[in-house]
Amino acid sequence: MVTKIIVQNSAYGLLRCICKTSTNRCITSRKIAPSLQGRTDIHSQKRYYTVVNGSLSELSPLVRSYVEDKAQLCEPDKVHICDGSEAENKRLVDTLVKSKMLQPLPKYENCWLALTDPRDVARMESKTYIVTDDKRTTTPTPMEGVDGKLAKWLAPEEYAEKFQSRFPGCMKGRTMYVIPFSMGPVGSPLSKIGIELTDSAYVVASMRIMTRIGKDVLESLGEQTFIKGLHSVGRPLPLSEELVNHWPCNPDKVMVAHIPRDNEICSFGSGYGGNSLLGKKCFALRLGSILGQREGWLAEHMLILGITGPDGVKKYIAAAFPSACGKTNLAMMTPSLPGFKVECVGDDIAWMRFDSKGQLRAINPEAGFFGVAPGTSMQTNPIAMKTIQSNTIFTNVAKTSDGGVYWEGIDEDQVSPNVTITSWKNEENWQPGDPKNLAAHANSRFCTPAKQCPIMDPAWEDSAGVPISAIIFGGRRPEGIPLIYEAFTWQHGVFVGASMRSEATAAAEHKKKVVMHDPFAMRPFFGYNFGDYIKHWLSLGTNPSLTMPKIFHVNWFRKNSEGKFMWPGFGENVRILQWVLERVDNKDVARETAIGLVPKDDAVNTEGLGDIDMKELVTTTSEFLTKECDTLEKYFKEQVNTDLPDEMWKELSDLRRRASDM
Ligand code: GTP
Ligand code: SPV
Ligand code: MN
Repeated sequence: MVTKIIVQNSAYGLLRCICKTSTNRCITSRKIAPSLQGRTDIHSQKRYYTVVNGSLSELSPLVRSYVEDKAQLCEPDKVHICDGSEAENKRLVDTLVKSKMLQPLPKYENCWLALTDPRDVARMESKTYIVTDDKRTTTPTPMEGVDGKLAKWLAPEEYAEKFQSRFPGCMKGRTMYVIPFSMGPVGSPLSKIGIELTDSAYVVASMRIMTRIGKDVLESLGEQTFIKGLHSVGRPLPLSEELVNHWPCNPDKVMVAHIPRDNEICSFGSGYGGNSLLGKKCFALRLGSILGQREGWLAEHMLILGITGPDGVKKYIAAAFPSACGKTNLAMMTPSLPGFKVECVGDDIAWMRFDSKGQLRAINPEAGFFGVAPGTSMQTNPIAMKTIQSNTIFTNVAKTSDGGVYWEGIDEDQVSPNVTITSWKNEENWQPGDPKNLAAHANSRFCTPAKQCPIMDPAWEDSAGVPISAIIFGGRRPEGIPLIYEAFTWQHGVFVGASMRSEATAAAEHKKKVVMHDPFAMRPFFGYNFGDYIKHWLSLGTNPSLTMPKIFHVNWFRKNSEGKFMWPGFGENVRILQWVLERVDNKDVARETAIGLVPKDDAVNTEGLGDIDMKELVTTTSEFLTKECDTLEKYFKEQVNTDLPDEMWKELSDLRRRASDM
């Protein structure tokens, strides 16, 4: 019998009720709405769950109370503590096949296809929030009358309401999986540990590829704190409505919330990508950037690659391009120039910090690639094609009748003759030709283990990280922005990052192909005020004991008057990296222009490329730059307003002056 109820103040207006029996043993601890305070009848709703894998007693007290607390709230039938073993994965995949969430792809080894509900295909930026007491910690105060686009703030009370109308009972009839995961090699001082609770076995199978999960993570965690992740597809059983495509999700109620104060992420309603694999964007970037600001390091949307030139010298480069702008491709590039070798450290996220000698070092916190499928081919990215032949989960690609995969841009000779294609929308005998009816969704992806990539860098799991010599920003700019330029100084480089713009992509819910602002390729991923983020970057450059890497900007996507790409891209991008490496060595191969330092005539090796107009590719006009300055000024004023550091206003006026002097 319940004899005592203690109501404590917990996170953001939710009250914690701890109930005790006459023997004074805590039998339940759950978050209750303020209106339920003092009521004992809420206990009639108490449900019991069975632990079907592992045992609660193997968990540290902190982890255990997190799991129990959330299980009590979400009311799953079963709790499964993931051990990360092969056998466990096999059982999960069997379950997923039975529920038709996965289909086998017998053409390859241990590869699977998932097709989502067509309403759940991308990150949902408009429903992604950061919850803090003070709005200004999270996002700059925009100009009056302007809708702020940099990190969506949610007030704690509003969050508590949204939380309460979603999570209680949301896992009824389902299994709650407990995933202990490490971002970065298990045990590395640069790594961080999270516990994701999810009711999606697809998420478990994907997290197993994207991060390091299981028993040794729990051991490494010991009694320490961790990042908490709660994820639900939001479709308790029995279903009130039939699933579309056997894919549980609740599109109308999507919420991806980050609560920095509690080191917590709560995601509801979507089962796909960055909405549900909480280690990736939510933890490694949004909460990561906040930790980075607090602790003096950087969490960035960057690939990391090692490049060795004909002289045998190896250097590492980090590069930030917006979603679907070429990070995976560059990270796995097969250089077209003889004597060059590229090795991959990471394709999406870099955690970077300066070591005691002042050298910037980077680790890839992930263990897999969640890569864009369309456009991937033996021509463009043979390394990715080799990586995905086994142990890969494909989502929203098309399949062939002989159990293979298909997407726009895949090599036609990879597809056996006489097969038929079933599109991602399950249309059998799909035929090419209609641009509105693609075989694969534009944001369809492969989820594949990094260790299978044939060119992983020998140091990719080195806990000290790799030394970074250059940082490259870039985006899809059909017009005006040179193929490559170098920033004059660190401060100018920070301005280059802050000024980034790019054509919209399919990775988010935006529809049109407009050029959007995407500073540092982080617009969807900032965890705190963008003005403070710039200040953090600037502050590093003023510390004389640090060696600052040079900063560059690339644009592989410039188009000519016929709308064709002017630069062949992919493996040919090594020609640009060669120039970058020469500049890192301070070689005299650059000339000053208004926008930055560009290659001197003939400084980029274009041998064998045929008709390439390098002059045009690195040219910009006074008119274009002045217009760009106008756009930036408007953006900074409207969006960042008084939070923009003065250094950025100065860089903007310097650029404007240089443009008018051209
Ligand atoms: P996210 O995973 O969303 O962060 O994307 P990403 O930055 O890793 O982009 P990815 O490498 O997957 O490339 C996205 C698209 O751009 C693919 O369709 C590629 O084929 C295309 N792409 C990549 N590099 C180049 C290039 O150098 N030139 C051209 N023209 N297209 C490229
Ligand atoms: C991106 O959109 O930048 C991605 C894919 O890497 S997702 O993890 O879905 O955000
Ligand atoms: Mn990305």
